[in-house]
Amino acid sequence: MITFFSEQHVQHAPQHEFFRGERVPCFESPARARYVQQQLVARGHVLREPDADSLMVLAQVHTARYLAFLEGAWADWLALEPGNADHQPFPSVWPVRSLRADVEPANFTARLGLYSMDNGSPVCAGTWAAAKAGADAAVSATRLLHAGEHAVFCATRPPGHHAGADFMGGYCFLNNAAVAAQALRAQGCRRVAVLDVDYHHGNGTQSLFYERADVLFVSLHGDPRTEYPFYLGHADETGRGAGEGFNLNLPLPAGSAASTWFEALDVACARIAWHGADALVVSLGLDTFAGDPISTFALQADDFSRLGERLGRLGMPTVFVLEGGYAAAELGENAVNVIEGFEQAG
Ligand code: OKP
Ligand code: ZN
Repeated sequence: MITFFSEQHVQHAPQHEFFRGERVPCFESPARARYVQQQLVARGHVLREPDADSLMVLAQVHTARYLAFLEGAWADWLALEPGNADHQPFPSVWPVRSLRADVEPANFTARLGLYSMDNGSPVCAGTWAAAKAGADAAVSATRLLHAGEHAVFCATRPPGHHAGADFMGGYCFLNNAAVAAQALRAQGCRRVAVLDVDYHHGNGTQSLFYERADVLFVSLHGDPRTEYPFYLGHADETGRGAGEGFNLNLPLPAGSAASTWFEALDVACARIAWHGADALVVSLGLDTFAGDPISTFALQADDFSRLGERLGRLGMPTVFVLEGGYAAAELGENAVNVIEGFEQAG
């Protein structure tokens, strides 16, 4: 399968995140993409550099002030104090209920909180460059679909599905799946479906399309009562206004077996087929793997081939966008198993 891959991903390499009260090395690391790249090459897939500029589409997905903040964040951080080059900024205050999000503060940390949903999305010098290359890949993939390619994989990082119109979160900065869906709409697809199979609910993607009937969002994920992102992803979130009925969440209890997961996948696929979409975007998180260090589902390597086959049987033009998956050494095999399972079904 033609795959978009950019070396720009290495520019996003923050040092640490917080985990159980301690600073630990980031789970979302450059090594992840390296393993995927190696496995793609070893198994004969063609890697291409993204060749589209996503700025126009990004402006339809994210707010202008969020994009401006993200692009300038590192320069603003350094402007505070040159020694900040050796330090990672983290938000420490957020405009939760009763506080104002409409007035952008001048203070850098306050702006970082305004544009973040958590303290788990560290920004570094190259975050914008890496994230922008991921969005460029998403748009590049949709152009190939428009030109008649059946399926394309974006092997990019950081992931995107937690990022909303005006916030980062969960290692995500720009919502690549939403960018792909929006670009497909602009290219003439009347209906698009986004299927999110990452362990974590794609709260950003859901929120971006929640009031729209043209983009169906379907997600299988750990129950948000116990799993990140906690505050979205429940079964009663079905869409609003024109989008009522065009959002389907299939939360599963932490620790669910692979058989349970595949039953939910069948429900998801039936809803997608019913939507009659012209194209499918898959938020391909591989943190459903049994060996994932931060998740609790139980899929094995061959289950990822089965996932690919199931999606291939939908027979839809498809863009795969890499999301999570933190068992880095196994990420390449698991991702390419999905891609090849899909190709074998088609
Ligand atoms: C991103 B994706 C926060 C630690 C928890 C949240 C997990 C993000 C998963 N300090 N991080 O959906 O794979
Ligand atoms: Zn995840």
